[in-house]
Amino acid sequence: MSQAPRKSRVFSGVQPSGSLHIGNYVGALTQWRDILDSHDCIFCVVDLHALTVPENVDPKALRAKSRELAALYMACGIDPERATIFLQSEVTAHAELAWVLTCTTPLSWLHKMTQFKSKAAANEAVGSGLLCYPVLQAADILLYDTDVVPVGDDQVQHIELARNIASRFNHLFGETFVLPKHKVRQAGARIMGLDEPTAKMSKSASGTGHAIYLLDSPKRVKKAIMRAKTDLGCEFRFDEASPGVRNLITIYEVLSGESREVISERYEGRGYGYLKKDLVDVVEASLAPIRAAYAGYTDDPAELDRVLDAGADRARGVAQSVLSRAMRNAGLGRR
Ligand code: ATP
Ligand code: LTN
Repeated sequence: MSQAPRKSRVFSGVQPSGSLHIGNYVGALTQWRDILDSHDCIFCVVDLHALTVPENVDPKALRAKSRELAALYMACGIDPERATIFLQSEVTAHAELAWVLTCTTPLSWLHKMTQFKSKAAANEAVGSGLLCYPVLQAADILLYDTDVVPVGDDQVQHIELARNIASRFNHLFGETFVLPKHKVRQAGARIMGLDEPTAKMSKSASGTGHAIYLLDSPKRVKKAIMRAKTDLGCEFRFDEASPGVRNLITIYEVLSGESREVISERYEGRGYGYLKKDLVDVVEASLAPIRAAYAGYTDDPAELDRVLDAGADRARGVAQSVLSRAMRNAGLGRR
């Protein structure tokens, strides 16, 4: 009997730091949701990575954030029946492989990472975990023989590094790891801040008008959109528009499914206020079901635990076999 071909393996994750915003939703989670059936999907709450964020030195808060994020994955449509969802720290192979890869990754590769450079520059006391952050990320990905890593634009450099780390290990110790590729959306791979549309919308940025968070109230969503920075003109053609207007059209486009051309034509000759007003409705139509589903999951913590226990069990099985392969090839242990 011929076997069905193995589905392509997907792995991705988000840190339980700050609150999930529509940049994360559009750039990462909508991609995850769209490939649930076509791929073998593994999605992780990367709590070990969150320890690199200084504000997370608060055990109770970190634990609560991890649960919140797992519930949000599901509320965003990541169906645990069709994907493995788990907490990174509950599968110890991540930290174990990270050490092995730390030893084979040249320091100069890590110093080139733009995320490290910007985060190190913005913080006075930086733990060495921040420098090794992309090595742990590589371990996450390589442990599952991952083919595809769906992320936002800002993570592409880290996925390319993971690929280089895998290639180097394979070169040193023989064929061990699958070489992963990133997957980014054509539109919406980098949603910009509403208050400053030349900078990426980010969980760690402060300021009330910066982001739309998935659990924001309708009132807050409206306020953030109506206050979003645009310009003094009335240019809606995407390629000619200012960064703030392009950002609003992009959010509209990806959440409504309408093309940017149709959207631009609809508002041509009118003020930006009309676009913003309709965008409030478009965003609300996406967020209302997420809020409702999230409330359902938080009302049932036992169900969330069941999902995360089952996810960690499955993840452990896959990860352990790849970790053993890597350790054996590197000469670690007796056999
Ligand atoms: P931080 O500011 O703490 O680095 P973040 O907002 O960048 O947080 P991450 O946890 O780093 O969020 O990202 C989770 C996922 O969301 C990643 O795949 C990342 O590429 C994606 N992502 C983050 N910000 C955006 C954005 N503004 N637009 C599109 N995708 C994004
Ligand atoms: N660095 C990522 C989070 C992350 C991740 C991963 C993403 C950790 N491990 C593995 C994809 C695959 C970020 O979004 N900040």
